[in-house]
Amino acid sequence: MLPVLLARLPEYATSATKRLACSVVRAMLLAMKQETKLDRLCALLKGAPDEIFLQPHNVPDPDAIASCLGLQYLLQERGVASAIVYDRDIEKANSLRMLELFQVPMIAASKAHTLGAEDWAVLVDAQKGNANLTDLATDEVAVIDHHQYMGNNGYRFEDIRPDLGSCSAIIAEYAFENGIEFPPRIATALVYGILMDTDNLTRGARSLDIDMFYRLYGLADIALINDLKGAEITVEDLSLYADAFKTVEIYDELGFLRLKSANDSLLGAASDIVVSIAGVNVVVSYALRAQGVKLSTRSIDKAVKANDLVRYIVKDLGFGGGHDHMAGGFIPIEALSSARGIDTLIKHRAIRFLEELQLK
Ligand SMILES: [Mn+2]
Repeated sequence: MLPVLLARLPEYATSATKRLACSVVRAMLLAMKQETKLDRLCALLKGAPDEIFLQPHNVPDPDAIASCLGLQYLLQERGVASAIVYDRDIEKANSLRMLELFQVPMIAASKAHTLGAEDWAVLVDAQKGNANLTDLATDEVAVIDHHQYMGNNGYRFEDIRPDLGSCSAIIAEYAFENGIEFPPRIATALVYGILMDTDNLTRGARSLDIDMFYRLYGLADIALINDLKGAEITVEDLSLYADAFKTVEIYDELGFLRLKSANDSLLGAASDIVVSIAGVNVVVSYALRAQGVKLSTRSIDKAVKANDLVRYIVKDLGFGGGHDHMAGGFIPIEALSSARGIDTLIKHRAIRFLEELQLK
């Protein structure tokens, strides 16, 4: 564009005029340059009154951990310092192993002594209004997520793409579109995040998940992925699974599982195993806690949406949501009448949901 415009200048134009024309065109081109999402996020965060925290959902999983680690690196490249803070425990063996392998500087919210109302937070792989996110004292000014949209909730920066299989893919896209190259440990963490959230690119993976997986793969250290694969369950998990699998009941394509543990991530992982049983396409897993019942649903049947199913089960009692392929929910203890067993309630509602779908 620059040479074309300059060629149109009359021959008698002085060199000073040409120089002026050059600088005007350059300024125009610069103004036309598309501001990236990372540009907008950094511009916002540079105005933070005090500290900036990156907060993933409670009980962070590999996708949440990798996304925070990647985002922290990108912000740091742009001169924005941040700390990663999370609530509740990190339960699964592979998540704990990630923290060691990739030196993830995550701190528990209860130990973040300087965190207060003067600080800002970026929610990562989570949104306000979800049951799995503690509302900390910070002002949540921004959100980057791939779960169902929960409304703006006062964010000043919002990048929510419910279509995507992973949040790691969004963070990877920020890096590539801004010409930032991740060091191997961060690229590897993001590869693992994509693999875990999409069940090895087979569950809810979109072209961005796959493109980002492919581009990160070249930068990643695959030996570390193998290390993580060797740390997916603990010996204690094994005995919990063994008990839980004895409770499995199957009605046509629908499988149920009841878990004794209060461990959030085991519930999802157990559902994944039940859905891998031949003939089972839809799974409802649940665990009884002192505070209520925690549910996890999975579906590999296109006609049955895991999020609709869990919402149907918890209707008028609790809350739930998630993706078409995987979702979760909770029924507080107060909502349960002692007259009706929770097992009967869950099974009855799930079967009725599938029957109603077949009638449509
Ligand atoms: Mn995720």
